[in-house]
Amino acid sequence: MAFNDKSQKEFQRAGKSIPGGVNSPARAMKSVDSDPIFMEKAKGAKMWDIDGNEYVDYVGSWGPMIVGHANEDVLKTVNETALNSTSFGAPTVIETDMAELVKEMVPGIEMVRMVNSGTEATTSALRLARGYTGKDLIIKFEGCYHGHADSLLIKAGSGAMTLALPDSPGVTKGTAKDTLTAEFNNIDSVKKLFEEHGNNIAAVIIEPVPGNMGVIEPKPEFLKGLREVTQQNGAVLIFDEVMSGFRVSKGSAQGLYGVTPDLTTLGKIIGGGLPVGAYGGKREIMEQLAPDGPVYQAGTLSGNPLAMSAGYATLKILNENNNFYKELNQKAQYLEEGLQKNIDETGVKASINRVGSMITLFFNELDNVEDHATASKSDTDQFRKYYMYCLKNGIYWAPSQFESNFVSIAHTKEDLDKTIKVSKEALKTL
Ligand code: KE4
Repeated sequence: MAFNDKSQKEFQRAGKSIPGGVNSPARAMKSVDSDPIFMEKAKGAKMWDIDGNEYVDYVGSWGPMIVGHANEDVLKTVNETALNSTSFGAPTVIETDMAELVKEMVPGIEMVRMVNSGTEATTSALRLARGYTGKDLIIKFEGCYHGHADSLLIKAGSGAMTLALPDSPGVTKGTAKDTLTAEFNNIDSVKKLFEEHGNNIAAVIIEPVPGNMGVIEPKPEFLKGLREVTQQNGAVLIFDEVMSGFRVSKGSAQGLYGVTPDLTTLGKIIGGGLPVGAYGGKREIMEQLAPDGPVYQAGTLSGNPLAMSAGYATLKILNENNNFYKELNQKAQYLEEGLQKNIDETGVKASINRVGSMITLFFNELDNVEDHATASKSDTDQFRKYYMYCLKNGIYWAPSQFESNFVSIAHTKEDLDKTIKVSKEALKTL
């Protein structure tokens, strides 16, 4: 009897009707040679699968669950909202409440438009930047992932990197030629592109704290350098904060590092686990959007009352509890120190990158994983063995070396101590 018998059976069934048996490749667990685990319920930092196994959860739905699963305030507001119907296709007051709260919390946002996913947010932000500047080219960074829009599936991270599909078939040469790529933490690689194409670069899009090649910390001055070179060349600086937004600080990465982009994309946490995305920024740029401006973007369920109420309830917890991030980051630091002690005591070649409550343990000979090139040198076979030991012993990390894990406010000391203990046992099996 395998620990995941029922999941295996459900995976077989799913595979007959859903491509790869999953609705998103990132959860397929292919890179760890496992069938995906089918989850049944979750509460706080705990999750239970359909075989009844309990896990300490560090995926948190890939970021949204910063206040923990099934948070009372979030569930209460969603249940109450649903009683009045789930969608109207007309404006609602909660959308304005949400827009005002996002503006209050995110330094660079003067106006914001809601959409239904991070992909939709980045796609829309790029179209807006191109429409506003009248230029065609964009710069992205190798290993950064911004969703699956054609122009962004170029040297992409996350599942594309995990499955070695960074440049997907189906993206035309015509599209790909307008996407230039630079190296994260290497401002000279960006300046070189501006020297070659300066007047035709509409935007630079970046994860200010990448999570999609594993967590990478921006070097001091790198983000500031990006702000300067885009300002000098009339290019729109887009911070893709779908993952880092409201995660690494109350003011997101732009608040943490004091660098204000022209546009910001958001997702995950602002939906509290329901489908959501958003993009916002300088008023003069956002006013180019239909219906007032010429740049078109629309969405049937954009600003959906359920997603808005779940997201608003989540953001209020983050915004109104002055100790939230201090407490959250203390938990993450406690975990990091425990995992680091394991590495020191077992002598396994590994290093940890952490920014706030985003954390990745890299199986890497290098002491410092600081970009795509160094992250790519990680030993994914060691990761696989480590991952499967932890999974079978109740720790649910992100199923890829090239992803971020997330600590939530709901993780208890007991959860963290169990994680550190199991992680050490796993390292000892390598
Ligand atoms: P979605 O379209 O998946 O909502 O968001 C795309 C996206 C955009 N920008 C960043 C920085 C992101 O991290 C993401 C999505 N993140 C992945 C996990 N690394 C989602 C998991 C999945 O694809 O299933």
